[in-house]
Amino acid sequence: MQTNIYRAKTIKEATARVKNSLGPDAMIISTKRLRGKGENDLFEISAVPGGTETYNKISNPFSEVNAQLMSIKEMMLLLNHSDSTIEKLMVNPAALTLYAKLIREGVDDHYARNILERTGALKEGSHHHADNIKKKGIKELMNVIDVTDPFEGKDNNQIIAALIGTTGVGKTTTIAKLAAQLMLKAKKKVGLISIDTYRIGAIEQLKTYANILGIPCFQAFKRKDLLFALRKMEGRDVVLIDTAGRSQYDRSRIEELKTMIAGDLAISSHLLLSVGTVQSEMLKTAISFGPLKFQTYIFTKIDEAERFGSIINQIIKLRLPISYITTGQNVPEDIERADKRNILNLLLNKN
Ligand SMILES: Nc1nc2c(ncn2[C@@H]2O[C@H](COP(=O)(O)OP(=O)(O)OP(=O)(O)O)[C@@H](O)[C@H]2O)c(=O)[nH]1
Ligand SMILES: [Mg+2]
Repeated sequence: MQTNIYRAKTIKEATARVKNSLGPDAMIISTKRLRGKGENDLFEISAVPGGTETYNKISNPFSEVNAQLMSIKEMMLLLNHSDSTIEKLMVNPAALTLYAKLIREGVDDHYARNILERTGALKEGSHHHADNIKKKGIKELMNVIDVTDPFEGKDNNQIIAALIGTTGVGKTTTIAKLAAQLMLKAKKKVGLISIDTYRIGAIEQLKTYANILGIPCFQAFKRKDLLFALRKMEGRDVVLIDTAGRSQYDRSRIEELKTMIAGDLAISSHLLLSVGTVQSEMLKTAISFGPLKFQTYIFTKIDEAERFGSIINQIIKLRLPISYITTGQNVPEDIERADKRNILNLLLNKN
């Protein structure tokens, strides 16, 4: 298969040339920056037409992060973000691929560039250290991803944890999954409490799970009910508190929940966020639940999401660790303790 070579004064022009000649589905094989005198550098793109199997056989300069070529369409998308970044990255396919991946996943452009900057990929002569840059990029991402397990107590103190979040995000299901895992794997004694000041029937779902697991389950409408339930559960290693879904716009209900669980009770809270949620909504949710001083994120519905950049954006914006991720509707299987490598894999290694 013949590779076509296009050169132009800017990367935008070179990309446009490929598009005019081979169409938007053309695949980029390699990019180069040819040094000229003064400002006269040339940008070179080697490309093949899109739509046939042949590309797989062509040796792929982007394979360093993942065996996937970039199409002209994708390149144009990246150029909309920042052509100066792309020009700097041209000489360094590993860095360009990493940048492309992060943008594709929906990582904010600002954060993606920041990560690359810290690897040194945007500096002159960075292509001499291409391998290093990929490694550094991964290291920077690993540094951003913070994980913790709230149920891994060093001492034998009781752990009380409330799951909070918007309606339908997966609180009750996640409690059932957690309860089962803690019982079966960690051999903990678990108890459940449902705090729902509004819906009478809200407890039924939780009770069903509690019955299956053979563990106690109380409902609390008022703070005194909660105190009563907690007293009843004094001998339990872990008490999980289910809360009613609150709209992120309903500040009064969030305040109400705060008066219920905040204060002298040693209850930690954990915010559930569905990974597929639009970024701006995710941030709004985290901010409106802020008064509850949650300590970790639990990202739910990983199985339904196609892009995972929102996880990175969220943990950079509001620096908090991730404790768990949930990966489906099956109780109790579809839950995992947050793991840096797994999260990085979601982000970087898929086709
Ligand atoms: N695909 C998928 N579905 C999930 C996941 N977690 C929960 N669900 C589903 O999401 C729906 C809502 O789950 P619940 O646990 O009832 O959500 P909730 O936050 O307790 O909802 P409210 O109590 O009404 O606020 C159910 O159909 C769950 O099966 C997940 O990780 N993946
Ligand atoms: Mg619920």
